Amino acid sequence: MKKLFVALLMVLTVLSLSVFANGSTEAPAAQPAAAPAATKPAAPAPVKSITLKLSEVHAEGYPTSLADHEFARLVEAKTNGRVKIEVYTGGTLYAQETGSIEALQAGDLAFCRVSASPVASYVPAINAIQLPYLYKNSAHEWAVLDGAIGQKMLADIEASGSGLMGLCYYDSGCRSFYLTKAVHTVADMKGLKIRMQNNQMMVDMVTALGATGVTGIGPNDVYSAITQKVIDGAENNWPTYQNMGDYEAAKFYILDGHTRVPEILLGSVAALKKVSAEDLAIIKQCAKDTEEFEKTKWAEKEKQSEKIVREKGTTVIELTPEVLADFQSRMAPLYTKYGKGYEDIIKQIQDIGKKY
Ligand code: BDP
Repeated sequence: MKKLFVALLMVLTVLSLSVFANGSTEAPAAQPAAAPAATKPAAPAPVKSITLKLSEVHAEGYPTSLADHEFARLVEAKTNGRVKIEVYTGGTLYAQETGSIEALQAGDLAFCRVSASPVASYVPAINAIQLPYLYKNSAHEWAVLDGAIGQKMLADIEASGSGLMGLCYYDSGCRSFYLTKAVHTVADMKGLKIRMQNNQMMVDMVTALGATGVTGIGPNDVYSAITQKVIDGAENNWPTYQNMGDYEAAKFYILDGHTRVPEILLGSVAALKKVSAEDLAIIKQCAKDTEEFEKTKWAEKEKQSEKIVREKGTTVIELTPEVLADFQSRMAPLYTKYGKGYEDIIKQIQDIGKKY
């Protein structure tokens, strides 16, 4: 009996070995089909990838440009190469942010990193969070942007039906005037032609100070507009004033710190229809993940640019508290006009400011 059992076992072993040795695929139906050992494994299906464009007005190396590249890097890595982003810096694709925003709406462009100022033409509520002299400092501004008000504003860009998606904010510090002549009082502003962003509230701001706002000049063209005497100056943060070379044309930086206008990374609702819901979620997350990166780069650049322009001979004019209060008091009509309907938001922002 034992012998018979051993013989049976041997026969079975030989049989099963021969099945594996000849690579038979004829496995019993109930067993999972094994891949044929002799056949080459099928090549993986090629990854379908899509290339999207991002427009940026700043030069390579500027904090927002660095963040754009970081965003592109993260998206490509996290989508396993399904979504690639080409970054066009220096305004080479669109010299004016209004142009890039229109391209997003048409679906001709997928992303642009812009200032919040021109976005207010499409989502007017944005002006309520960038009213002049609204913030005490950077920490106050970021408490608002990171908090319920700022996050709702970002979501409202998509909800507004503008065809735009607000992906994240970047730091842009604080804007002040820079001019070809010294300004010590509001009266000194009279008659000056100042380049402003394409935003009516920003134009109204200088009108309220007795100056004339000039729009339609892209940030890369401010320097030549000053040297050609089309304008007497402009207004911006330290890094733009330095990086664009404008400090060589307008030697007076009037440190009034009128606005804190965040940068926004925008997406196009139409262009992003080409990516899957899964990849869109990854894109949105990657944008958020670059915020801190940009803020770190910003903090370094802001200090460095201020140092450079001071060393190169910019005259920095600090206004007295009385004069600054005078600048601020002229903004009351803007709060009435652009704050209409957003009174509660403005009040909340001011209340948050009590902590700073
Ligand atoms: C800079 C912003 C840039 C704007 C520019 C401007 O970074 O996005 O285009 O101001 O004034 O601070 O147009």
